[in-house]
Amino acid sequence: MKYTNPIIEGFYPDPSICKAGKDYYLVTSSFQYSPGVPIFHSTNLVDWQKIGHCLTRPSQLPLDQATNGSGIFAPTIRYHKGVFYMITTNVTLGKNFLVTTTDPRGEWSEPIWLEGWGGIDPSLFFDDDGKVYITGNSDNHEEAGIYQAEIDPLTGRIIGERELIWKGTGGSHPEAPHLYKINGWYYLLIAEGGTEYGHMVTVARSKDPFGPFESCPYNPILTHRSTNRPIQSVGHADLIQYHDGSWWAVFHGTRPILYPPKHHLGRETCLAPVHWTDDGWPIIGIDGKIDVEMDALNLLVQEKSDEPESFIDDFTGDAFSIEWNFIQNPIACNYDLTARPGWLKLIGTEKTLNDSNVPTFIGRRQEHFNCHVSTLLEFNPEQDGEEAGLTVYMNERHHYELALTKIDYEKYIVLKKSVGDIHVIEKKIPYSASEVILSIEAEKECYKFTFTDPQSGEKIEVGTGLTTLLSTEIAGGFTGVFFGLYATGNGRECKVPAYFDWFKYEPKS
Ligand code: 6LW
Repeated sequence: MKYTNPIIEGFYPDPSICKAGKDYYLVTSSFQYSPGVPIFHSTNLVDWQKIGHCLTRPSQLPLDQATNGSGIFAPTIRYHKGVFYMITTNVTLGKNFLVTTTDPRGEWSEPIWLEGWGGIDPSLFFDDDGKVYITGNSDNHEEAGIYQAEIDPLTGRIIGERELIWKGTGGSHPEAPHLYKINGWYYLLIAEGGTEYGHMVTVARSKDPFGPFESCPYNPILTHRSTNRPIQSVGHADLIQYHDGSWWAVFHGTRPILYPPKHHLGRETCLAPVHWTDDGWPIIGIDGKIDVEMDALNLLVQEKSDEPESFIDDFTGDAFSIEWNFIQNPIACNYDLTARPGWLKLIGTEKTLNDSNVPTFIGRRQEHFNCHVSTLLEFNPEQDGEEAGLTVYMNERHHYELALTKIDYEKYIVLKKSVGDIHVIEKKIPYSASEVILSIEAEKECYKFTFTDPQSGEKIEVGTGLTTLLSTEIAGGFTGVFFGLYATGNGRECKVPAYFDWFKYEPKS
């Protein structure tokens, strides 16, 4: 049997994995979005189901002013004696913290903030002698490298000194460390080269958890730097032993298009087998390279239908699906599923999608190059500037909108674009009805925007937008594209709400 990389498509970077019996759990970064740190479950390492988020309450997730260069960075998940631990950094606050639970599908604890532990990418290792170590990377004032100390994971108290244990092999940004004990050796797995095209995974080992660490002669044990492979920037790995004893690695990679390469779906979670050399070193993939189609070997993978699943929300429940995300912590009173049963009510504020602080927005990730996204909007803008619609959103400086709005007392369907400091209304088409179906057809290189009057059924093409202008290479940061529903008063509170009857995300294979 084969499986396909990425195993989790769309903006799901910095994966970390743990095993509890025959169940596997995986978490990824979430940056400025809430809820924070999505968590997935699998029994075969290939098929993952999102089961929720580790950070669901504002008390766990202070995100004021968080942008796509801050918020929640790389998490680590570990399971020890019935308890799940998730440790990560809130970069906006400059603080590391951990949360715990006994039920990864349920609520996680309040954060235990770590005093005296800087840097990013914290990881935990539970040694067989009962000691627990925290490993992370340097903060801005320290020599670049991997730092470690003993920790009490119940209180977050750092025990003893923070020690520099390895500087890596000389690549930039030694980060994303994880410590493992395998066959009597402490293996220290890290990322180097930065998360862009030079990304790589390297490893060192020692008989002592604090070193000295001996670098693997085969480093880097995973990299696609300077290759033309379809998946690029592979790195930030975590190892896992499948219940049959075989070893695997999860890590992220990107799927860039065109030249020079650009990617807009974010960094996506991939999987590859780990092979051990005769002299006891792990090598990821096939000689440190991975493919899109890979042999599942002994993993219990089932034949899959070719059609990826659609996501359809008709807003009949009274809680938001775990597919939906908000920018920072949403202002709850601007989102309502119960006021008008079967409809999502959004209230626009003075904030726009150009603001980095809490615009009224609810979005889900673009996970497939080719997909069709649509929604039925009912909106009667009262004042000039009141606007609601559908957005393709990379960050506050890079997004496209198809919306219903009022300009000079007339109602229009507009196509708006924000790319860096360029903000344009590219098209405006008079539209008098209050109900409209807004659609986006996503292809690899462009988005096509259309709308339909539900009364007449007439479909009008509005325009297109380049996917590459929303790519990380242009937009910066660490995230990927979302499709979102939004409302704004463009500088003042909206007098009327916008209602959305349904939202559809239909992938095309
Ligand atoms: C993360 C670092 C990295 O903290 O990117 O690719 C940073 N690796 O380890 C942001 O995701």
